[in-house]
Amino acid sequence: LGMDFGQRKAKAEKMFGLMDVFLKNDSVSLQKDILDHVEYTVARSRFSFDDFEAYQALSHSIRDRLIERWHDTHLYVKKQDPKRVYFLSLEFLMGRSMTNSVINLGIRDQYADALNQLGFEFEVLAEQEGDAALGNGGLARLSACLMDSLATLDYPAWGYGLRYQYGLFRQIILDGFQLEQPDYWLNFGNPWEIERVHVSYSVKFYGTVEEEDLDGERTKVWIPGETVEAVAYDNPIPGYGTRSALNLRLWAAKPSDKYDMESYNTGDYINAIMNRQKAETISNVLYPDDRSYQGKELRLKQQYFFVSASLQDIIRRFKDNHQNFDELPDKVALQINDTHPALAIVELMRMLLDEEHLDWNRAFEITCKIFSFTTHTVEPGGLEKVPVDLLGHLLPRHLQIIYEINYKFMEELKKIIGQDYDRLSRMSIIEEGAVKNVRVANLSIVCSHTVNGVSKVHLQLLKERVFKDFCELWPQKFHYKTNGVTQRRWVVVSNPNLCSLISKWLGTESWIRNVDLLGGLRQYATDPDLQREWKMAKKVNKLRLAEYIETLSGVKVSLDAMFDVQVKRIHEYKRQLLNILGVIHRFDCIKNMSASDKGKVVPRVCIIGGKAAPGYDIAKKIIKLCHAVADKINNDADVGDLLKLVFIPDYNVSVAELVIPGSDLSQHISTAGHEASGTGSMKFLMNGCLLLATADGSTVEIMEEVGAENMFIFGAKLDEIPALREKGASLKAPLQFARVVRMVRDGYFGFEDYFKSLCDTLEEEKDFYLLGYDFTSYLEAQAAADRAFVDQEKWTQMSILSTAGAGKFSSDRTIEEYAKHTWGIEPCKCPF
Ligand code: 73E
Repeated sequence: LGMDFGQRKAKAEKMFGLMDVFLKNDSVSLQKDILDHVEYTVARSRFSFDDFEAYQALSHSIRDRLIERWHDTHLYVKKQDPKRVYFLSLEFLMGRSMTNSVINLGIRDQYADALNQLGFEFEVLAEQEGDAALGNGGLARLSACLMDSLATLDYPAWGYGLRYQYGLFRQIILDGFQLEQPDYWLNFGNPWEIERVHVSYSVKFYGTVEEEDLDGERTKVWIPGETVEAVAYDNPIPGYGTRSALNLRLWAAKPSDKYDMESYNTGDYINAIMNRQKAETISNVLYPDDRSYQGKELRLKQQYFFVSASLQDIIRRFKDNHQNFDELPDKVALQINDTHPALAIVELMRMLLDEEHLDWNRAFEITCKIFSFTTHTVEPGGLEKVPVDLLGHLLPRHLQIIYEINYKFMEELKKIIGQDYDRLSRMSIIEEGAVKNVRVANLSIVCSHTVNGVSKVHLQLLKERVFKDFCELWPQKFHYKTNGVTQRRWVVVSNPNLCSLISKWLGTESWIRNVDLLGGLRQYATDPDLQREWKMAKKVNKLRLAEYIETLSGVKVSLDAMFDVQVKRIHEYKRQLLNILGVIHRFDCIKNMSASDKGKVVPRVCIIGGKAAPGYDIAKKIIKLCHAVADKINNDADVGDLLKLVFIPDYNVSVAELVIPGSDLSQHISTAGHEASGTGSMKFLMNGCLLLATADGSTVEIMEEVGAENMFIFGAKLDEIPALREKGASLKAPLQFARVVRMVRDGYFGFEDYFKSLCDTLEEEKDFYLLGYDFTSYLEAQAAADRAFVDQEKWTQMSILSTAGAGKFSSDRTIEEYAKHTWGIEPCKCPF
């Protein structure tokens, strides 16, 4: 009683000894723990339980250990009260948690041993876990990787997002067509979250704004028309090699108890209940389209819902220790992941103005010091817009504030650039036109102290194309932080063979926290012993992948073939179609070869995987084409093991963990200027997989690190693209290209009518993504990969050099850069 955290801990240590304060991790304690959870948490007999129940018990036992560290971290950070960063994202693709947790906690082997004693195998139980797929693709997985790095590097940070009940749809393939099924991921419970029934906030919508007198001053009061409760679900994020565990707080919508007495008194009891239930729809489902905005009310509601709850939480925490809002920027950094959480800016303004009664200038200055904005977009046309009417109806007070911000910004801007009305209207936060829109990116730029791109060339695109006017106005505001991925998930968890090999040759496991040490592998790149072990590790991973492919598709693949992989969301700009056309060309060549030439062909297994947004017709046709071509090739006796094409359905984080380590070559072949960064390439690189790529997004920087001579680079360069597009129809596609397109058009793979519109996109004047133009150099790069693969010594050397050059692409580096240059935060490490 009356004791603070330090005193309580000291007392506990005195009574029990330091080690007894913490849960024990020896094999016997772990076994007992697991059995206790079988009996009391899962409520099965400890003498009779199956794999799934064992998984449940195991995960609760791990969760206990996570919670312990998570409490200690929170109490310590609370006491220190450093500046914290709050990472706001509408999407987090966490994937599975179990293996990652025990590895980061440093107790994997102990658990494996305990389970063996109980007659279970860790890997088998790990397969019981489903993915947490609360995101679409790269942007969402980036959020997850950054959280892992923040925790590992002991930064005082929180993640905030939405707890969707339906994650990203499951992709089913029926007769080669994609079908979408709901991902009701919470059906079997989620042991990795902690429901916080008492951490909840009211979030308001609709209604009107009125003016009231408050101490002689006119104040705006928002009278809401609907109130929904946001309840916190906390997800501990353990760091590796530290006791720090951060919190990812996801909000779920629940009906509010507070304001609806009225409806109960009207007598329509059943309807009143039904109406309440509607509140929950806000956090029901993740929007499955990346990069296309449809101005949907529910999406806007989701955005405001999570932003409002998060800010209430953050301001409450600040007010625990502080009264003066001028200190807010010294204690709080708010990072918005793309424009999706940008309403946080307006909400903070509203809270400071209407609830804390700060004057406009002070509120605005504080707000601008707090926010930083990362954009992931490359096309000006891809930027998020919200119809003014929609926003004004849902959030009337916020629209007023946006108008006021814009008015003041326009006045300032006129002083600087004069009466250049074209430029003023381009930079305005409000887009005038038949439908008036709020330009969310402009709002985010105006109210942030820093705007970051996600790769070096992305910043260049921001300057030249996306935010040209703003970059000229405020050049010092724009930066880039090259994305990264966490080596814990993408090597240690997913590729244990390679992981132990690296540690053995470097003589240390330190690279798991200090990834630059990977460079130490360079000196052994030609060492025959390392080469032998390296190839063996790859072979084991390929075997695992081959078994998976056979189970899924019935296609048997040869381990001697080159595994050539392209896995990512299906998009025209990512050019999966170029890949498929390349496969058709290869097939065509083999069909027309003499027997002796066939002997020289390097056997290939071409693997494609990825989801198409449900309404994205062309992307869905690409998936069908892949299946149609695969059907033909895989059943052709002339081709045999020389060429296989497989589509891996339902690509997600856990599938990636299996596919990436087992690939030899991976393709990142977007038309230059279209991929802001691309992070898949980094995961493949770390796993010693060679890259066949265009110079786009992060591959430009990968070339700088591993050398273009260790990659297969092709295609039109960024600065050539505009002229090529200009030329359009006069660009003659090569004959080989015309031939393979014709095969598709003429129904060689069936479904002539269905593929017609897909083929039309490749007509010379319509080939926006320049597949025809790039086809020749693409085939040359593929041929170069074949030649390199024949010389296995050379190939293995290139593979080792790829891993050795991957250091820069760790999210640890990304986080260090953000912490120093954008957020101004320091590590805060709990000393025990
Ligand atoms: O290049 C990738 C990038 O690596 C980019 O396309 C992706 O973000 C990755 C991480 O920086 C991205 N996702 C979205 N926009 N860019 C997006 C947009 C709307 C909804 C969901 C995702």
